[in-house]
Order: sequence, then structure tokens, then C-alpha cells
Amino acid sequence: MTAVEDRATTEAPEREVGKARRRKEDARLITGRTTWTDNMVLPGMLHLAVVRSPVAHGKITGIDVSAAQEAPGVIAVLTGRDVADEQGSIPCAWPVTPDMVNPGHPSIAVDEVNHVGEAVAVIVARSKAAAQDAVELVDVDYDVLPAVLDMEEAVADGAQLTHDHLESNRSYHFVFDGGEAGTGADTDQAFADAEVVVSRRFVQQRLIPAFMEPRSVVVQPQGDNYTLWSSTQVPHILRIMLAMVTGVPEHKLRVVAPDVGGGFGGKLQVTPEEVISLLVARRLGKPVKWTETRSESLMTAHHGRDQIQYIDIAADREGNVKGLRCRILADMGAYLRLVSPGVPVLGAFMFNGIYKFPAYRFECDGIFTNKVPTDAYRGAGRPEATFAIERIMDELAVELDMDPLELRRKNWIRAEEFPFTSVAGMTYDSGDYETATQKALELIGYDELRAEQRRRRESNDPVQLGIGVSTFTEMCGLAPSRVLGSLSYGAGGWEHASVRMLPTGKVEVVSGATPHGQGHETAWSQLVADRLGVPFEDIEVLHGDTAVSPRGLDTYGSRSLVVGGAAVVNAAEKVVAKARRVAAHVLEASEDDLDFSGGKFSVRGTPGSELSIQEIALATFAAHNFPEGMEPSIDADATFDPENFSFPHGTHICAMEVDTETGMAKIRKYACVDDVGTIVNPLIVEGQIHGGLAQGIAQAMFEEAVYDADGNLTTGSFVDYLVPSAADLPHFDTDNTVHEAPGNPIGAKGVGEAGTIASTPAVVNAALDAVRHLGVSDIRMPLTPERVWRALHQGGDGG
Ligand code: MCN
Repeated sequence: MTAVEDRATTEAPEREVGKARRRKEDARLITGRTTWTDNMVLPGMLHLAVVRSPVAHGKITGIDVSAAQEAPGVIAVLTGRDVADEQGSIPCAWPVTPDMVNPGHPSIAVDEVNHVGEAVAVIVARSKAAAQDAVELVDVDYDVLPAVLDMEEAVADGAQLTHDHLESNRSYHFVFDGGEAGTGADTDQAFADAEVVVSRRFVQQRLIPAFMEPRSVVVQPQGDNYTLWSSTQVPHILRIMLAMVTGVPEHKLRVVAPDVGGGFGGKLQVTPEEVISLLVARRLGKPVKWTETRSESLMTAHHGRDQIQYIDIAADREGNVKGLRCRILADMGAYLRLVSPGVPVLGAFMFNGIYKFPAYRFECDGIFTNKVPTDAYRGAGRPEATFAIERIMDELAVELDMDPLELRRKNWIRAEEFPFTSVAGMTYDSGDYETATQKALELIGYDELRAEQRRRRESNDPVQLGIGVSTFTEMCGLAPSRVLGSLSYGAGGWEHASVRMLPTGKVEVVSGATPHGQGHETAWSQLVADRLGVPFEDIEVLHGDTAVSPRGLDTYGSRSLVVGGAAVVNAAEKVVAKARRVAAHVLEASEDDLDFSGGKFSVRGTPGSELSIQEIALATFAAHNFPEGMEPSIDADATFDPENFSFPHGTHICAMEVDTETGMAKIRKYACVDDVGTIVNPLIVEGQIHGGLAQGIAQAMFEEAVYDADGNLTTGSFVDYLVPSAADLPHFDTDNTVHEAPGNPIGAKGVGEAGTIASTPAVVNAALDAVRHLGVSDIRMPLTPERVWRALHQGGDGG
């Protein structure tokens, strides 16, 4: 038998990538038998409770903590003044313009409060109950000032100020002008020459990330070393920032993100409570714990979205788009947080969507108001952009009396045009919008739905049917360092991984990405199993502890697979290369004569002369049987920093029934076809799409953070803030197309935010399609029955 025949008869090992593996981590996450931060109990641990401002804007004129200090179990009460010298300012790491105004943000307010829920003192007690009871005993006097709550009023001349010491409520004014940047034509000229201009004002309501596990922090001091456990998405970033803010040296601070029960961007943050916990532990030399209540979470964890968008689109009568102008007011809330200024600015590069047109200008003002700060929420900037372009495309279609799909088709980038550099300067890597759209149309049964819609209209059925389309792309895989660096100061985008063969043949993977529900342990195991040819079960993935995975940039922006997973793959390839050297040495063959398949090195043409990678690991460790000059370990590190983002895309279609008598809107069918490149685990990808859809649909139909005229959050519990359950959501018909991403060794594109980004405009477009013939041209989100009814019966957007 020749070597070629020999190889031909060897069955190719079954690939792990592409298998719908159930997640290894699920049993412990679902049963709760795991290391949630609040499950931790340390000997002598003290408990913190935070005294919070009941006023939205005011001067603190006095704080009396004496009664609280005397309360049973209370060890200490600290005010902002007590920690003024050591608390620094909560960091903002994304200054989007050189002259951006940052008022600074003390963890505990010192002289003034700027939103309801802001910390004004902290109680340290022997038990959680004692700490919470003492909160009531702190007496704070406020000189109440008028609160700034409306962005359009906040930018008017002579407006009341959120921060008295600032000149205005504007933090920054960011402009991207395609004409000036050289990526497009002159926008004003394009509008002056246009045959048709459509203008709209869209409101992106304020949302709350509403993760399942509330935030929690535990800090253990050991001499001048500290270990801080937090339910965070970003242990590595948190460690650097806490070191900078508190002066605890970075090498003396270990940050651990144990299992984390969801984040959705809401735990991409350095919180006042993390800083306070560290300060208290340092001051008292005792372990401390803080865990928020659900109402504290809704009231004080950062919120998301909250934009007013003024969008103009220019076109000719045939439907060729000529230009887009976007003016955005983005509510920062009272303070700038970790990446809050950058969230709307990320959108600047996405408002053009999947379309090619010559002229584009984006302007955004970051506005201060006396509300809780906003920051990243699933999609961060890209859902807002996608909503604007996909809504205005529908409005343009109405104006031109064109089918909305035909209008999209006329303007979208064609498959043969990839890679395509957009008018916003992004190079879209790959895709095929036509094929994804065709598949989605078939999946939902578009033609039958349109026929039913006609029937219902003709018969004046009280229940009308609408069909809404949203075609989208997003820039995700947040990296590349050079591009991110040009948008901010010092933000890296790389990710790090180590892969180690242990002596017994098992494998340890250390990842800088830190999952909070995304199933990385499963997916990374699949990646490594294929590369090393070891069983999936023999691979352990470690993450989320700066002492175990010292290098990393954590999880957000659907970056973990395409950046962190890519680092894992590259480290695994290096491991194979090392093992190959040892195999050649032991088998007394040339490296070039070795085949590697199914975890075994075999000498080509010499049947039986083979070694498994596990045998090599043991040989290297125990027998020191490896070539001269090599180190006695089969392990490797890799850092991956891609040159470009990845650009998943898809077409989402929603069919919506609207009861014109009650205003009740109900999704009848929802179909989507997403292209996320190579799919590592189809089950995880489908789960991510489902979860993303739930959140995008929630924005369209259910969720809104509402403040009253005094700046109190009136949606401060899950009774008032309507997070939909499975019962409120339809069945989802999902499918994929696969265009491998050229920019990473897996060929993958991110999926973690896709469903959220794409779905919101599809739902709103569907609702409007149902009732437009009845004179409704806009309905404000969320599409509550009351809003829909008002839009139908009283005009306007129902808001
Ligand atoms: N995946 C895959 N094939 C692909 C793309 C991804 O198998 N082509 C898998 C990955 O291996 C990973 C998961 O899908 O297991 C998500 O991968 P990725 O798109 O890289 O996103 P991240 O892991 O970086 O997760 C971040 C993203 C964001 S930004 C938010 S917000 C979000 C989300 O993920 N928050 C979540 N999904 C969440 N899911 C849960 N359960 N909880 C959250 O808080």
C-alpha cells in the first residue's frame, strides 16, 4: 500500500467545529451551583449598603450619620467627604473629541447630587440586614435644584444646567463628514441637487440592560494585596481602571469575574460600588461584600440607548439614494461612564447600513441630563444606526411609492462588490445580501402574507397585517487596535490566549475573553479539539481571573470568537508545531515527513510509526525526550489583533397583526437569515440570535425606562419595566448563509448582538405597514397598545 492509499483509507476525524454541542457550562449555570459572587462567604466579611439620593439634582447641605453609626451591627458610615482624597473619579476611557467635557464622577457624592440613586454615603455592617436597616437612619439635607430631563430642552439657549460649574449641557460635538474625510461627496450639495428628500425624527427610548444576576462585589484584603470578585464583563479592564482610580498598585490587585449571570453591556463598566468596596476593604482591612437589590439595579446600573435622531435622506425619483444626514442627540445622563461617549459615535460608521450612496454626514452631541448615566447596551450604537437607516428607507419607499424591498435592492452593495469600502470609511469584508433576503422571504412565506394583507385591507378587517423588513450589517469583533486607537486614546483591541498540553494528555486553555453567558468554554473546546485532535471532554477553559489569565481585553462588541477564539486557534497551531518537533525527534524522522491527523503524528510511508499528541506531552514532561534547545513543555501563547472588524449581516422579516380597535400589536411570524461566517456551534449561534431577537423586539414593543417630572425612575421594578418572557415572544424561524470572514483564522463573524441590531426596525416597520393606509406614519417605541391606539385614533406618533 502506498502512503497515498494509506492516507486515503484513514477516515477523516469528525470535526467539532459545526457540531451543535450542548454547552458544558450549562449544568452549573442553570442549577446555580456555582461561584456567583454573592454566593461567596469569607470569614469576618462585612456587608455594605449604599445610601442613595432621592433627588435628581441638588446641593448636599448636610449629612447626619450619627444615628446610623449607633445602629446595631454597624461598623462604619462613610460619606463622600470621608473618602474625598482617595476616591478619584469613575473613569471614562473613550474621549471622542479632544475637547470633550467630563465633569468627573465621584463614587460617593461630595457636594452635589446629579441623579436619583447617586451614592451619598455607605454603611458598613456585620450583616446585610443591619447595613440595609441603617440606610434609613442617615439624614441628608439637600438644596433641591431643577432637574434637566429633556435633551431637546437641554440644548436650547439659556437651558437649566445639569452641572452648575459647566458652561452648557453639551459634553461633546462629534462630526463625521464623508466629504471632508474623503470617503464621499459633499453632503449639502447632494441634498441641494436631490429630487426627493425625506426627513424624520426618531426617538430611541431609554432601556435598562436587566441582566439576570444583579451586580455584586466582594473584596478580600491580604496585607497590601487585594482580591476583588465582581459580577463583571471586564475583569482585565476593571483591574487597570481600579488601580488608576484608587492607587492600589496593579500588581497588588487581582480581579476575578467568577460565573457571571448576564451582562448585555450593562457590566462593561467600572462602577462606584466596585471602587467603594475596594476603598472600604483597604480602610478597614476586612473583607467586604456589596450586592445590589433588583430595584437598585434598575435605578443605578447604567442604562442604554436614549437618543433623538434627526435623519434626512436624499434620492432621485427612481429610488437611487444620493445622501444621508444624521444629527443625533445622545443622552449621557449625569456623568460620562467607561465608554458612554463612544457608544453613539460607533454608530457613526453604521448609519449608511448595507447601502452604497455618495454623500454622508453624521453629527452627534453628547448631552448631560439629571438621569442615571447611559453606556453600552447590546449592540451599542449599531442598533440605533440600523433603526434609523432601515426606518428611513421604508419612509423613502412610501414617498416614492416603491416596494421597500425593491428600494433596498436598488441601493445595497452587491455580492460581487466585496470587499466594499462604505461612505463611512468601513471596509465590509464579505457577504451576499440578495441570497440572505431571498432565503428570508421564503422562510416567512412572504407572498402568502402579502396576499393575506390585501384581503384584510379590502375587507376592512379590524385586525390588519403588516410586513416589515430590516436588512443589516454591523461592525463587530471589537478590535482592531489601530482603528480603535484612532477613535480613542489607548484602547487596545487585541485578545490573548494560551494553550497547554498537560502531562496526562489533557488540555488547559486560558482565554482573555470572559464569558457572561455566551458559552465560550464549549466553543473554545470545539476549536481546540479540532486543532489538537484531542477529545472535547479533555479540554478545560480557564478565564475571568487576572491571576490565571493575566492578559486580556474581555467580552463585549461580539469580539470574543473572532478575536479571542482566533487567539486560541493560533496558540493551538503553535502547540501542534511544537509537538511536531518532538514527534520528529522521537520518531527519528524529518518534520516534513510527518502527517498530523486525529491527534496523531505519523511518518509518511512507515505504517505504525506514529505518536499521539498526548504521548508527546508525556514524553516531553517525563522523559525529557525532546530536541536540544527546546523547552520541556508543549504549550504556547498567542495574541491576535485583526486588521479589520468583522461584518455579519442578515435579513429579518416580521409579520405583525395590529388590532385597530384595541391597539394591540402582536407578532404573527418572525423569520431571519443571518450570515455570521463559519459557525462554530450552531446551537449557541441560534441561542444568541434568539436572545438578541428578544431584546430587539423588547425595545420595539415592551421596554422603556421612564422618569417623572422630578427625575424619579417610575419604571423601577419588573412590574413597571416590561422585560418580555418567552410567552410574549413568537416562534422564530432562523437560518443562515455562510460567507467566511477573511480576517480571522476561523472565518467567523460575531453573533452576540446581531439579533438585537436587526430586529427592532423590522418590528416597527411591520406595525406601520399594517396601519399606514389608515393614516399612521410613525409610532413611538415601545409599541404599547395605548401608543398604537393613540396613533390610530388621535394622530401623531402616539407618544
Ligand atoms: N459563535 C459561534 N459561531 C460564530 C459566532 C459566534 O459559534 N460564527 C459563538 C461563540 O463561540 C460564542 C457565542 O457564539 O460562544 C458569542 O460569540 P461572539 O459573537 O463572539 O460574542 P461574545 O462572546 O463576544 O459576546 C458578547 C455579546 C454581547 S456584546 C452581548 S451585549 C451579549 C451577547 O454577547 N450579552 C449576552 N450575548 C449574551 N448572551 C448571554 N447569555 N448573556 C449576555 O449578557
